[in-house]
Amino acid sequence: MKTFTLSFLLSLSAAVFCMPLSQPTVQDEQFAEHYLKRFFNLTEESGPTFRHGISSVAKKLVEMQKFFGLQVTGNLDADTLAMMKKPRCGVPDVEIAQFSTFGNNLKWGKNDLTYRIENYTPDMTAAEVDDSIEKALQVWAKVTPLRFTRIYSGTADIMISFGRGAHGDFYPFDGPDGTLAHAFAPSSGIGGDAHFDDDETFTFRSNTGYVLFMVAAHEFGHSLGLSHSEDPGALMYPIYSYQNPERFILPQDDVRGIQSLYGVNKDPIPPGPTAPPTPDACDSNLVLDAVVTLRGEMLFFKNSFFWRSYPQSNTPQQTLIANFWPDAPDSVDAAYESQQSDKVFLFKDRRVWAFSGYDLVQDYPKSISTFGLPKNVKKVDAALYDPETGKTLFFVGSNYYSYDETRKRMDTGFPKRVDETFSGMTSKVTAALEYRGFTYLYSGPYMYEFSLRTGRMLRVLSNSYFLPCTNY
Ligand SMILES: [Ca+2]
Ligand SMILES: [Ca+2]
Ligand SMILES: [Ca+2]
Ligand SMILES: [Zn+2]
Ligand SMILES: [Zn+2]
Repeated sequence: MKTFTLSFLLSLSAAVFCMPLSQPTVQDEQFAEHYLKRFFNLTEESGPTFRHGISSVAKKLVEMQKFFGLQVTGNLDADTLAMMKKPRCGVPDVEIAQFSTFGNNLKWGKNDLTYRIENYTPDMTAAEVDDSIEKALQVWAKVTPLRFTRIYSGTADIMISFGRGAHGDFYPFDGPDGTLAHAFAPSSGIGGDAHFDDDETFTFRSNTGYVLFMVAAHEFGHSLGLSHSEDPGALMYPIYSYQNPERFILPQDDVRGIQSLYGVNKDPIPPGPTAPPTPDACDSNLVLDAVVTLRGEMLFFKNSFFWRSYPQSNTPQQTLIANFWPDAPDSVDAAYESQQSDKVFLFKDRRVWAFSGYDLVQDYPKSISTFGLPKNVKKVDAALYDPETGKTLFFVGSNYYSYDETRKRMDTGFPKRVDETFSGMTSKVTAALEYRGFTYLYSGPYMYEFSLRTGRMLRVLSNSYFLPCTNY
């Protein structure tokens, strides 16, 4: 029964940021084994974990690391463990082979479906729950011929309920965090049903607690026959992320998925905004918003995403900014890392955010005036920090400013023209990076390498020099 494989859980815990985990604890290993059993079909009878050769645990770790675009090590490293501890959906990320006879096209044989809200959570008003559920179903109705009718008694196709602990199926909930909800693939009976863990705090709009609309919209994707997506921008990505329900637009990956099952909406619908596609590192026209180092890694920002690249790895991991820094702006104009204070600064319009690890530094965001940038600077195009001189450069239009991190003030004699210092750099700087004694100024899809000392342009490179395209 495929339906029984589709339980859905989300778990939340503080993740360790870039902290080398010397040796995973026994609890970590047990947690990881449970996770791999739950989501990656690691089977009990897989034999001793650390026999000679590649253990089945290591194989499943590789599978999991590939799914999430992590560095593939086959080891339970800190990043892998942190990913396992993120809030997520409980539906397995891999198809369970023995159930594959049900076929991949598990879908409803009709377009008119009924739903019933059996009970309510005390976290929200009944009207808020009704509204969240209705809007979550409409996410899918908007792009398909599917129509949902609410019923108040009897058995609906999609029965919706809140419960805690053991609640009448084979997937008991687990208290606060961990499992948040689960849903079952289309079929009769429990098929299509969605259960929400009432030990969680669900919210209507706030970003504290889980937004019921977001959790429900994802769940209903399963209720309609979708499984998980590896696209970190997709609603069907297994990791929960906060989004403002007012501004939510179904990402293209999910639209393609649901339309492959049910086709397009044939009703005349007013044209609305469509979600931008998840940025693709293989796009040769890609213009990055900002590039920054972070404790030895490199981050490449584009829209609401960034890629995280490990120096020793060729597979950058793409993630939503909001999944990493829930307090950060949706997108950034510029960024730099001050190794001196071990902080990363993100710029958006006239504001700057400072992060120490995952945490927003107290009193941020602040105005960019705190760096001495004049009022007529509406945004910073690019920024970089030179650890040798302790100067941070801000690029604004065809000019740049120099800020002294030690004296905490803008250097005199600025702004200067960019091409006064960086010879030949006459086009606008869109992102900037200082790396191993070289200055990299991005302009559009190109990257110009300069010698910091002489200001001489050494090479013209493309984005892919530091951000390799990993599509096959
Ligand atoms: Ca049902
Ligand atoms: Ca839970
Ligand atoms: Ca920029
Ligand atoms: Zn899911
Ligand atoms: Zn359940």
